[in-house]
Amino acid sequence: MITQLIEGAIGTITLNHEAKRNALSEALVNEVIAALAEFARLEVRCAVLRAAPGVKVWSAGHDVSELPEGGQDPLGWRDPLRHLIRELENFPAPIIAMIEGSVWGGACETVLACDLIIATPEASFAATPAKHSVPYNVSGLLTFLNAAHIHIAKEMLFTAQPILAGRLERMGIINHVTPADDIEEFTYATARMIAQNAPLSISVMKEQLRILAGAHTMSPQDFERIQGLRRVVYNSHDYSEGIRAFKEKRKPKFQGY
Ligand code: LCV
Repeated sequence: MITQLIEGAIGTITLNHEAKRNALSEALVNEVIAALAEFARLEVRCAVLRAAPGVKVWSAGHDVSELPEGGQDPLGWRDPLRHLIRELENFPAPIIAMIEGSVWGGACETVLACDLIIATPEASFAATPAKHSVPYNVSGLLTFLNAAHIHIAKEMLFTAQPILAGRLERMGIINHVTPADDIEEFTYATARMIAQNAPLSISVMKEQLRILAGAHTMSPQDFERIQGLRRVVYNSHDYSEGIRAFKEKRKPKFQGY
């Protein structure tokens, strides 16, 4: 489902499950995590996370067919997407997300959790919890909030509409928008710049920034309130309808309960 390659001190992971539009299934996520572990063991100094050249869909996001029902939190600690986000954030070297094609749902957060984002002008990003009646989780929303102004995070999350890379670049959410013909050379030139610098310093700064970005106080009462509110959503008719509609390839009819 993926291919991996190390050239010099730069590791590349290519999402390669076109049949399911690189959906972040548990199996695909586990392959990415295993590749990251190998890169860390071999002291890769910069990693590139990409899809196959010229894809229409970079990743279709969380594998909807794996979303749990029956009152289980769809984005709990052990969820594959949550595991992937933590592994990207804890990887000891910078990860550049190189984006061609459309990015959906949890794959949006995956890209935002990388350290740099380089995209083609045609690339688009759609945050989709509201399209599936999924109650996104606290740390996941923080990923959006750390990357985008709250009004933009809300627009992405509430409209669930794709936003083009150029607009996100103008708001500083994407580092560079580069034509498809140049994106590989541009991305690897950036990776080489990083790889020639001091890896210890970069690794520690990445970890410091992770800790600082996540440093938010929340009272136990507030956390319990949030979890209770989220439970209402993933126990709702609308949550089941969202999954059913996806499987039946039709638009969901949300009733608000
Ligand atoms: C499983 C899939 C998927 C998929 N899962 O190709 O962020 S949250 O909270 O929403 C979180 C829960 C999340 O990330 O949810 C997923 C959000 N993703 C989406 O809403 C995008 C869903 N996919 C699509 O809208 C289309 O597949 C796109 C536009 C990505 C590509 O359309 P295209 O016509 O090129 P198909 O729809 O025909 O999909 C090809 C195969 O991939 C499966 C889909 O079920 C189909 O499988 P079959 O050939 O077995 O029918 N697939 C696509 N996305 N997220 N499976």
